[in-house]
Amino acid sequence: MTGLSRLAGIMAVLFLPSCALLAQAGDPFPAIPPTVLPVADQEIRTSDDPMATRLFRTTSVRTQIQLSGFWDFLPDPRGQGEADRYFDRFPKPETRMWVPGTWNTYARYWHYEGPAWFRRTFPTPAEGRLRLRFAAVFYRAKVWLDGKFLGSHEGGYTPFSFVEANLGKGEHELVVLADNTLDDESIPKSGVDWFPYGGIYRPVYAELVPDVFIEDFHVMASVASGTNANLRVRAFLRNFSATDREEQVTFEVNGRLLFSEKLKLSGRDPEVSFSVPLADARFWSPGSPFLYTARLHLPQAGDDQYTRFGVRSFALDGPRIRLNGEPFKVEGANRHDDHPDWGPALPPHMIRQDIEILKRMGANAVRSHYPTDEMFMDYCDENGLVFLAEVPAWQNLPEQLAKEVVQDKIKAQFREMVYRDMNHPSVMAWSLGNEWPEFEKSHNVIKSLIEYARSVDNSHFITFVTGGARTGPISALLDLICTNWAQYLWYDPFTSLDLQEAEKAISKLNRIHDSFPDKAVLITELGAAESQAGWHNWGNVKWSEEYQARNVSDSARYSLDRDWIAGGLVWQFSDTRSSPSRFLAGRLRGWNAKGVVDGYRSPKMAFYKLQELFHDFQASEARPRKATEDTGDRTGRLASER
Ligand code: ADA
Repeated sequence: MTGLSRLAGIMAVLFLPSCALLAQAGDPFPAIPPTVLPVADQEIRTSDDPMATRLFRTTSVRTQIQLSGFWDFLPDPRGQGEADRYFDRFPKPETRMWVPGTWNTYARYWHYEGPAWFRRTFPTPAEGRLRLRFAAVFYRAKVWLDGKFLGSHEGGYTPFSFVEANLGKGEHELVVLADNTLDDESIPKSGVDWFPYGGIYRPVYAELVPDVFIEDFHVMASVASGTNANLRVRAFLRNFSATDREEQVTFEVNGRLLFSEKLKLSGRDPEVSFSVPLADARFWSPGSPFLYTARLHLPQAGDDQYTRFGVRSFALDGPRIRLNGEPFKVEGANRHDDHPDWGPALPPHMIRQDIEILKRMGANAVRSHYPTDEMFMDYCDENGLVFLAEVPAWQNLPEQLAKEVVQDKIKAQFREMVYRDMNHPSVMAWSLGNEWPEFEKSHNVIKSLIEYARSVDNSHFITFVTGGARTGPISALLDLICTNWAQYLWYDPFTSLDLQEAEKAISKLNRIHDSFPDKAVLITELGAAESQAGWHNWGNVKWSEEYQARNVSDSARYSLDRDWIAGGLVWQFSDTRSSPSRFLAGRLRGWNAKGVVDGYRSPKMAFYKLQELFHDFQASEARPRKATEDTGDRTGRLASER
């Protein structure tokens, strides 16, 4: 035995028993976590989609050209690039930047908000019609191909595309102007509580398309009776030939031909729709997330597109949500596309890691303030995570909502979100926005936005989210009442948990149910409290992991224990970078540290508390209930007593 190993032996004898004693006493150290979080393996599924955008191949006939990679980059703080025609003669770039990515993770551009130019060249293998598809650019984009202006897009989370006919074979130059400046009329507005990461931060690719091609298609599955489903297919086509024409349209599900007919196409953007039955459907649910693959094919024109869909039904039964007829309690987290090193452009294996962490936490649902990464949505479908999708209209004031230009932007972003995410069976509800203060003053505007939303899609729940357990007459028009609530308020002067304040918060929440006893109330943000990962304070003092864990677990327990609460989503999944203007507003060095895991996904105490609660709840749900419990709430009060 060497001197060193002997010393180690003595230390072990002296030290280990005292550790065991502390652990036995239960407090003050947290129990050893029941699970260890996964380290995502590197084997990722992007090979299924060579464009690395989705988890499946979207076409089997189009020639596609990957445009991710290094691009020339030049910020333009004085906004002179358009006048100086950078799209004709790109000046000397300042650096090369990886796409998909954001300039705000580069030290040099850490705080940069403004216009910036990107440029790259690429070869086309043949002459033809080129479609360029951007999955998202934050927040405004203008695009030029070989010096020619193709168009612009506003809205930082939804895809857009341009088509250029008769492009010659060979090298082409693509120039993009991206601008992440937010203002009072942008959606989200400036000062929003997440970082406005600028750039081409989601994948971009080009593809050769024929004269007539498929821009997109929706498959809306509804349950007809028993296991028989009905599929309503809507195809959005483009016709670049000179005339109206007839096209053979075929539709296959899992390789089985369900529809084949010649359909008349009129105009430049013809839309065709048809319905087909799907017998003996397998249902999609969190426990069994079964997915179908559909292919729409134009054999004459020589084009096709694939999508995936699921057969499931969400319904409301008084204050309960039912999924495929069974009661469904929402348990999950709010998540931003955000990482300290990658910003919103998480690589695929890290997106998958987030899904695995959420599953291990026991979550069955996720909410995002904006349309999240398409690959994340695909993983939700595959892993049975229900999704609440939202327009990033965050804390808009009545004066802002009153402006037509703002309403139009909300509508445009709503439509783009719905059109992009319609086919995901994971999507349960569309939210028009979050925490509009004094929302009562905007009654008519909100009413007309709800009407608009229903005219775009009436197959999902429509809602918007209020802050601090508030409700009003407009709630009667919503399918779900969604509110953000915590048992102990973070933004109050107390430095530790205040039980009297908790009573007030609870009675405010109960007032919603008293006013709308037959409506489902969902706590869309639950238990928000910041903590410095790794800092413990046994007196539950603010910023400690203990304070956060207590707020999260008390708020979550409250919602799990009541049948009239349709569920809760913790605020928030991971620590995220906040707006520059919030740097000093109760933030941890500019970060919103209310994550149950930190920015690098290390779990905090709140994570394990939530995991325990979710797992206990699921185990108790799995046990058969007594007849009285079926109508009463879980605190023992019967329906008749409420
Ligand atoms: C609100 C808001 C979130 C976040 C949170 C917080 O609930 O919806 O986006 O800002 O407050 O951290 O205070």
